[in-house]
Amino acid sequence: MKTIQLAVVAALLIGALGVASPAPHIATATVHIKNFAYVPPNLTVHAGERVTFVNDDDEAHTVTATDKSFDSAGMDTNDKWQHVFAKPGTYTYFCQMHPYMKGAVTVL
Ligand SMILES: [Cu+2]
Repeated sequence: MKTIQLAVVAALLIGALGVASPAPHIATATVHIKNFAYVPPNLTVHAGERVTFVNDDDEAHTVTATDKSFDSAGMDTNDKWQHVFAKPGTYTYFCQMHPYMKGAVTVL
């Protein structure tokens, strides 16, 4: 019985927190790494948006800026790495382990 009461209280608390926290303002975009390629290879986001990179391959990959301004380091299978693109511009990146893998994020 106590367990049920605790569960109800916990659910109510979680519900209250959900209502209290402001709706996430940051739009999110996802780039999958699949078959040795970034999908989509070209992505356009707005400044301040967070991009999630997910490695769907069995092979490790990185998301490394051409100018080295960001670097995911090695991502294993199913690893996720996020980066917030704060300033407008075009950011090209590649995989350090497979340099022929290339992608770009255009930030508006
Ligand atoms: Cu790679």
